[in-house]
Amino acid sequence: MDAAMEAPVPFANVRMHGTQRGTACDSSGYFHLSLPPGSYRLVISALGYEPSVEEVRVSEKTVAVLNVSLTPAVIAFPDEIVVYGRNRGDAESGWLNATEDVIRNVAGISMIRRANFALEPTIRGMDAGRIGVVIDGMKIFGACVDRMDPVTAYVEVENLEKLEVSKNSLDLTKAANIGGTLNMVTHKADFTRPFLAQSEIGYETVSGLRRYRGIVNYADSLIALRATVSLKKSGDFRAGGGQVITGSGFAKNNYKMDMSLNLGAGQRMEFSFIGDNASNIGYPVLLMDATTTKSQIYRLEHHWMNPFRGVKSFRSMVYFNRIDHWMDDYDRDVTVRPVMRNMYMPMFGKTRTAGVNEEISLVTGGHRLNLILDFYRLTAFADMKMVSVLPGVSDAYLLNLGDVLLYNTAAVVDYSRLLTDRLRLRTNLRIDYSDRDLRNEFGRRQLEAFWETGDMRQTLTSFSFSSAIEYRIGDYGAVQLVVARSERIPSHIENYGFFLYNVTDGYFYTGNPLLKPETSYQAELSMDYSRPEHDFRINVYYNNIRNYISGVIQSEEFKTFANITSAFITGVEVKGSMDVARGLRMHVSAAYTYGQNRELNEPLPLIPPLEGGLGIQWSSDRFRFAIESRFASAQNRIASRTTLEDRTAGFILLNLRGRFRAWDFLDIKLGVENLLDHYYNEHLSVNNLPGRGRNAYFGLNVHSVE
Ligand SMILES: [Cu+2]
Repeated sequence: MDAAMEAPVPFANVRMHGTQRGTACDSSGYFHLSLPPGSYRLVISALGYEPSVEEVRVSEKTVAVLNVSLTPAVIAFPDEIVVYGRNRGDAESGWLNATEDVIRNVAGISMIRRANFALEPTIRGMDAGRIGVVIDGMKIFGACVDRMDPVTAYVEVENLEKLEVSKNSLDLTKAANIGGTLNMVTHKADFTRPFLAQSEIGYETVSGLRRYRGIVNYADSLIALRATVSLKKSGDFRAGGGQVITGSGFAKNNYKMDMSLNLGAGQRMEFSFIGDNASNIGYPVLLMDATTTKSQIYRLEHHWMNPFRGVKSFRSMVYFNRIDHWMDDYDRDVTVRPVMRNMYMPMFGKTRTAGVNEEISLVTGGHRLNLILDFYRLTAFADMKMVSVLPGVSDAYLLNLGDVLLYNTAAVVDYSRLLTDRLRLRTNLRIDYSDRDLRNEFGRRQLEAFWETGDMRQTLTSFSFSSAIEYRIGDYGAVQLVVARSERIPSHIENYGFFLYNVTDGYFYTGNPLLKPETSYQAELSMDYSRPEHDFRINVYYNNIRNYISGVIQSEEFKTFANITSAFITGVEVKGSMDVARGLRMHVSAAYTYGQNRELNEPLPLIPPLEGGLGIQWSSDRFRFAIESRFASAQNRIASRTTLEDRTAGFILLNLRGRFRAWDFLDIKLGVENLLDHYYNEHLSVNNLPGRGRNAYFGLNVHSVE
């Protein structure tokens, strides 16, 4: 049945999950399937509808009756979803070692590397405030003014269920953005697992990394609980050829706790907590190291399915997170460095973010309307001491962020419509209103010295609109066109940062409270062909940005943020996979990004070169093996007039990965990354920090048997 129209859906496909066995419905929507006694999962799919998965129990000599409601399909937001299997049989979880490895596999995403720790994602050459990076929809702001603490560091790979990536501004439901969003959906407590326990130890040779992971899940019909712990300790890593990068080790621990309550009548309550602590993180290419970071992330969410007629779901979320970050240069010889010579600069930063998110989903006929209210309050503070090593020079103190208080309120309309059974439309509209101020008197005075205005308070409004139209060709193909005009309000650091040293250009930055929002005009065309045995996708996009915010030279050594007239980013991505023999699948992907600063008539900085990968994977019940290669071409398009960016050479890396189920309770994971021990650095490596040399790793995973 069509869920909204209450009319039969003719000729739907009925397939047993994980197999090609099944049947099809007749013209009145009926089907009949003979199965031996047992429990089955059936996947019911029809053109123009979301597939539905139904559990059915067949007993001897009876007929199981199944009524299935199908919801009309809407254009899916995320360009890419990497699902880290709920079913252990999928063997996805634990296949890769780190969340960064999962994120990097998305064509069009590149990682900024500042250390052997917490790489920061960029989408199509855009980063920081231009993209939205959220965990389960929660906003989290880094406390480090040097961006040592990207949000992606807080979700360990065993807690990542899927990655929702939207590489353009079609999805405005999670954040105002001009360059896409990345939502890390975490594993929650699982009602289908009465008891599950997993314990894994691992080792990596490149850095002497030792790690431990533990997971337990308990559930009865009313409550489900999940707890994980992840501990890591790493020494200095080796680059290709054996050079040890001194001062690059770290220690980190991460805890996650989840509780779900089944309240009945389609209602569920979820609570989750993430605690993350890292210490002694070496940043050999930056001026200082992070000594301690502490993060706590809390979320409470209520789901209500079909609360009233015409209302599909109602969701409420409240969240709070606190991030504290300490860094210093006490382990460095400050008497020989070119900047800030002869003084130590211990720095502290903190953010506190509290938010409320309400979403109601209404469905009638071929229409679906989601209304979202997205509110958060941020406070951010950062300060720094300057302690001279020379006798007779007194210490100095300054505020890098003079206690920012920021309120952001947004209303989002997300509307989908089925125009015909082949043609779909999706439109997003988002309005953000932000009120921000500096609360610290000393912090205000520091900035007043730069700007005429004594009033640091700013109120800003942004208006974003996006629309996509998708036409389905045959049973497997689709063409999609996205157009968007989106705005993003300056970040609190761009507005109020003070004396922030940027190693990529060697300037100290001063925030600009008078910045206007950036405006982006985008178009993207994509083609998709997807069958179980092979799939292919190509995207071509163009993003024109007005009032682009960038650093401009103010005086010797100092830059300030300003709206330059215009910049654009354009590019193409391809991705495909195919079965080459039984159990053997080949994957290929490539992305090219081109960015240009029109004001200065030079390339935008930190644009990734042509990069991609080619791999082949063999899988059977007990064994998985993959050979992967990742390549990047040289990048010669650099912002040489305004930054210290330099050219980088191309490289090819080769990785081998294997996973083997030795017994029902034991999995063994083995692999070698950068097999040829190639010395290289990514273009997005800060100060040419080399990539990791040859790395053999192993893991032993002991788990409960189902
Ligand atoms: Cu820091």
